[in-house]
Amino acid sequence: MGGQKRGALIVLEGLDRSGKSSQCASLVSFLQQKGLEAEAWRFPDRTTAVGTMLSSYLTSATELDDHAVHLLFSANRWEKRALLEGRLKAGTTLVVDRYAHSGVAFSAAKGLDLEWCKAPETGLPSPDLVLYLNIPAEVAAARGGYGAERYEDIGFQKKVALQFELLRASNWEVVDGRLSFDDVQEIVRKHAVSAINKCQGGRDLLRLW
Ligand code: Z5A
Ligand code: MG
Repeated sequence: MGGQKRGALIVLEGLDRSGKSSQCASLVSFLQQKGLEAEAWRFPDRTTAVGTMLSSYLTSATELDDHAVHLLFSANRWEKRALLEGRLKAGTTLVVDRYAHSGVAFSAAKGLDLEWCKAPETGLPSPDLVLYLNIPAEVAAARGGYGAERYEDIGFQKKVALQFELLRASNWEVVDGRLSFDDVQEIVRKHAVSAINKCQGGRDLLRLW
């Protein structure tokens, strides 16, 4: 068992408009106010060379084969892997807005084979906690703000939700995303603190899947 105190890898997942980005920001502030080392991360990371290609694809400026896009999203995580592990080992908790689960769910929803989709993510650091903000696609869409980006469509979001269900594992906490922001926030904080305590207690960093 690794005895060194490390940060926790906490991932927020869910459909579009489920509240991931706002809850990530709120959680990082909360942890920092408690005096904990915490950083906000997100995937896709659009700042890298691969991320630039993904951003262009998402805004529909570029057409790419579905398999190629899938591998680019995965490569975008692998190119950040060493930095991510370094931050965790240095004791910083990372609150990550989308991760490999979005990668698999979105590609599988297009019809790609689930196991094929999981393969390139194999070996990435496994989240200590996945907070899945569970919300019907119709409720999320009613929040407004669906822009012109690819995938911002209720029918497609429903398919994504079905794929997310297939990925649920023991490190997941499913949170009712229809609750008020404050109620979701309270649940998110409770699970996050518990995960951080386990990591500080020496929990090993595992690998996907
Ligand atoms: N994608 C992929 O295909 N493969 C991959 O490997 C990865 C991603 C990593 C871009 O992602 C696309 O890339 C995404 C999946 C795909 N496409 N889709 N769909 P993105 O993360 O850049 O997407 P985004 O547009 O930044 O975030 P989002 O998912 O659309 O929204 P969110 O972060 O979940 O929600 P939010 O911005 O926090 O909140 C949305 C609104 O709801 C906002 O007005 C809030 O004030 C409001 N809100 C939040 N919480 C509540 C509650 N509790 N009640 C009422 N209203 C609320
Ligand atoms: Mg977001």
